[in-house]
Amino acid sequence: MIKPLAIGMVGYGFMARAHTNAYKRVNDFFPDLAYRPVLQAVCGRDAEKVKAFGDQWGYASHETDWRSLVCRPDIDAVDICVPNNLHKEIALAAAAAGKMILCEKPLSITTAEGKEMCEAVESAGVANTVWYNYRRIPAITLAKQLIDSGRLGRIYHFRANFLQDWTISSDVPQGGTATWRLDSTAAGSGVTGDLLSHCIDTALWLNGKIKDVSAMTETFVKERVHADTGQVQPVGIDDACAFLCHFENGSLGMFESTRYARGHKALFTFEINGENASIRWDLHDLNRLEYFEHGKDSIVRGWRTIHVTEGEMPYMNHWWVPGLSIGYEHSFVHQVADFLGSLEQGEPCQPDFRSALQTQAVCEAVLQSGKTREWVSIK
Ligand code: SOE
Repeated sequence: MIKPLAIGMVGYGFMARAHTNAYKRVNDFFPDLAYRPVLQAVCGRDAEKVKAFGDQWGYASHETDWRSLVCRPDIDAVDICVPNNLHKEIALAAAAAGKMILCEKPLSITTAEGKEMCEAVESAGVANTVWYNYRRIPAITLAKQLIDSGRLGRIYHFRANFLQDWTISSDVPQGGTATWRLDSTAAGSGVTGDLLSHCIDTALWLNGKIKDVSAMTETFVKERVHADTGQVQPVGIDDACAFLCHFENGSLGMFESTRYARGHKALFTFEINGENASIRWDLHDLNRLEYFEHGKDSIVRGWRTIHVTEGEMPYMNHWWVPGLSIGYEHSFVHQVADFLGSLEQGEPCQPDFRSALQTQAVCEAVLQSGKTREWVSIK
């Protein structure tokens, strides 16, 4: 008998849509799961908007105070889909109420906050995960398998970019519901927490721990109107960030992210160069993994494209026939499938809070190095 898992969603923005869609679709495509998410309640401060969201997506009820939601006896799991400065308080309350927690990335604003969150879920013994969804893109999971199988040999380089261009205009406000990512109080940081955190999570997963970082950050537009107050206020986030790092395995890392790369909306790319082979991936072409194997036969040596749609490739036997692609939304469906599978197995769903804390520590070191212009070790 399939067990219901009652979801209490906090937030009703773009990410709440991505997660809700995943809860709705997961059992149709992963029919062997032992759990079925049930859309029990959605919570948001604006009663009219949250009701409209709940009605559209099929939530059974709605709340306007997350404190009431996390204590409801008919909720099993709380999904935190609100600005970063609210993650800790909600997570602590949800853990105290014995709820499982699925927290949107980044885990927290600071590492200290993240540690408190880890301690709270660990002492409550509740299942927890952080939505670093890109790990669940089949091509990236395949990259992990290729690296773990030793095909690349010793790794020398890991380089990643996450480029956008949506904040170039100085008319874009900070704060408010759509643009809270520009408000340092709500977001904590700019591209480092929002975009580089994805690159860092992927890097830690594929290439292991980072020892130290040296970063530069820039805020190109120094003042913006705050959507809540209507006042022009200094901008406290990093608009762009680039950093170098040493990995514990001896390889070198180069990372860059900006919201000022005109022409790029969400260009997440990474490349890994090993002794025997290299891998590269691009979010714009997410079903493909580029692979170069040095091999013996030099006349046919070259980069090749692996179209990651075959049934034996990660997750793909759940979708269509070979050759047919999947997209961004599927990474979230996969994360829910893995979370539900991990409940059945009684194992943590990675990245759990403790593992996502590593990403937080790297982000914090990057921001510190951007300020001091010195190399910073990861604690
Ligand atoms: C920002 O524009 C954003 O939506 C991030 O918040 C997401 O995490 C990223 O996946 C896409 O870009």
